[in-house]
Amino acid sequence: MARSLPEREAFRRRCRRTFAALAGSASFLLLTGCSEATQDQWKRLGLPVGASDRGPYIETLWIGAWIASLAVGVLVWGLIGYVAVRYHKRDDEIPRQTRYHLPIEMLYTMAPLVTVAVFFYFTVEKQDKVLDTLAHPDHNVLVTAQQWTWTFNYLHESGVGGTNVFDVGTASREPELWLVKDQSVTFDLHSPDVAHSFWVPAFYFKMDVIPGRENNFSMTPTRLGTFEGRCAELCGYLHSQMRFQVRIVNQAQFNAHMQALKAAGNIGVPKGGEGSATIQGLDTAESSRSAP
Ligand SMILES: [Cu+2]
Repeated sequence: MARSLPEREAFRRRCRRTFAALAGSASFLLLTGCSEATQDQWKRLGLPVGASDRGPYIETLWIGAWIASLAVGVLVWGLIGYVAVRYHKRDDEIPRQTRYHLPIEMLYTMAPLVTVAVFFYFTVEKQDKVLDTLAHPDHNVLVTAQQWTWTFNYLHESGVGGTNVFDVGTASREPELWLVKDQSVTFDLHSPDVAHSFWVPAFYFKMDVIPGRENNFSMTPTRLGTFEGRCAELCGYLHSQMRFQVRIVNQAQFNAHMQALKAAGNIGVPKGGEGSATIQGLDTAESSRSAP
């Protein structure tokens, strides 16, 4: 049976009230049911907890970009909604067409240019800070990325009398990169085979490791703990196994680890090369060792 006009209006009002109550309850549950860690992650818009002094620059850029994108999105969705409702076709008459409207054409030409220029400015500004490589860091690590593992060469470490020591991964063991909290480090990135990418999500940073080119960057770890690292460039069929652990420790633990590497005979600077492209890790024979 068809409803009368007042009945339809009352039905619509009931629907609106029910929907508002459901949306309110869902929001309340979402906001109060989350753990503190989840709420913090929401505040970082999905970023993990940072562990690098360069992280705040990226975090600011990331959140700022989302806010700017959302503002642009709300404006565009609003305009689309407005014209969809305002100019909804009610009969067969074609609405009045607008052409050569200079102010509107200026607006939709300039607005994207200004948006891109603002993004560009802030990206370059943060990029310069993140890529500020230190000339005299506390530690220097030569990272060799190779199909399909990593070697971390600690160069001239004072804890082992200036000796070069290293750690290398194997098929059954992920290599470990040890760093000291609040001490700066410069990474030199080396690849003897194909392009890889050195990525530690907690540093909010990754950099390509390209054969024939020595990329480098600096940072200072700011938080004790163990963090995931991985290759972020598809480098072959065992690419997914190019994982490593980053351990940020205090000075005493770091020195003890350097001593352990030395005692295990991991002395030298293996940089990989022909014949060592194997998941077993680098060929650490004398022939592949060379001073930095
Ligand atoms: Cu790789």
